[in-house]
Amino acid sequence: RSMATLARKNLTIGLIPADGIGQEVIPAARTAIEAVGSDIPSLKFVDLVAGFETFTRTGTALPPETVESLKEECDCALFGSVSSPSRKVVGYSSPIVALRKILDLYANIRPVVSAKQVSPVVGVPPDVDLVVVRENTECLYIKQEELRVTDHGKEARATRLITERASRRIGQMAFDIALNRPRQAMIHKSNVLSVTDGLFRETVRAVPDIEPKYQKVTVMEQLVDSAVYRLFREPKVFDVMVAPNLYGDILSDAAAALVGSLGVVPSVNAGDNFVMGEPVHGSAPDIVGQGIANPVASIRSAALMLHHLGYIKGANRIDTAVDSVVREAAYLTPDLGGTARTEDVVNEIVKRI
Ligand code: GGG
Repeated sequence: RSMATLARKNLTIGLIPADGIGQEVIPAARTAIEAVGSDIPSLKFVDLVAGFETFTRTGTALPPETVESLKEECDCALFGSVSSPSRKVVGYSSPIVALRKILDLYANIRPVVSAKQVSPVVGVPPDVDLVVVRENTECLYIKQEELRVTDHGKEARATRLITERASRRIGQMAFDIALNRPRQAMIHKSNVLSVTDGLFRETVRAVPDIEPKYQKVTVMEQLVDSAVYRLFREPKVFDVMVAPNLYGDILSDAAAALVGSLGVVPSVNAGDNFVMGEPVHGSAPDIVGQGIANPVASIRSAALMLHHLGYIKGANRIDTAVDSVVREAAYLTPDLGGTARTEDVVNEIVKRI
């Protein structure tokens, strides 16, 4: 299901730094891609805007020009991070959630891999290597919420959508990834949510009946709460974890704790015709503008995106350089216990590319 067969001669990449440290780490990812430019003929970048800051300036968080450019001009994109407010802001809607929908990027693929020398959570062996495959278009993220005032006070409700179509295609994506790895775990809570999670569970479980090539994958199931527990206690039992949208988001942040920092965990939002790299971390308002944001997650997201598109050599060159910088630990940003600045890490990675 990767787009490797679509690798083209010309590659146009949309850059959407969006909010907060996205403005610092997406340029870092661009620098890393430029460093492997000889592996990617006719490389072009298009600067695009979106985010809460864009909303406060222009009244829209996702300008139509950005969407049009992504659809008409770009082969792929890199998205930074967004500072969506925790309160309701009239007229605002998360641009990343919208982009995933508009571009039908139905899978969020998040590899979480230890850099061995980085101190893990106490007591957990530093050799985590798993992939969270998060459904990206539905669940509670359809954002159908309502607030009513009743005789007993306010009452808020949200609709949670799980469809057979979305569950099947995320299941297929996860099984595809699991073909090269020993196990796949389905994460759900169907003992409580027997209708919604029940549908997710039965649909994903049935995927190998439709496509027999997946029958060689060992399938396990785990309720989401015990999955988090086991993730911390014995992360090595997990390999590919496929989950509905919200569980997948939470699981991947939790897994990031096992590998030192959210600052090193990449992702791609993948559909059948477009792919968008995106660091798992958010906009980090506490460190914005200080020049100490960890660029590794974004640079790895760029490599993951290139890999997905079939630019394997360029992707591997970036990954190898990042791995050696992180492993040697001489240039680490403060989230990993170091004192390096973003530009120091980028320079070191580029030197090794
Ligand atoms: N790069 C991940 C990121 O920006 N996370 C923040 C986030 O997703 N916020 C919620 C939203 O805007 O939907």
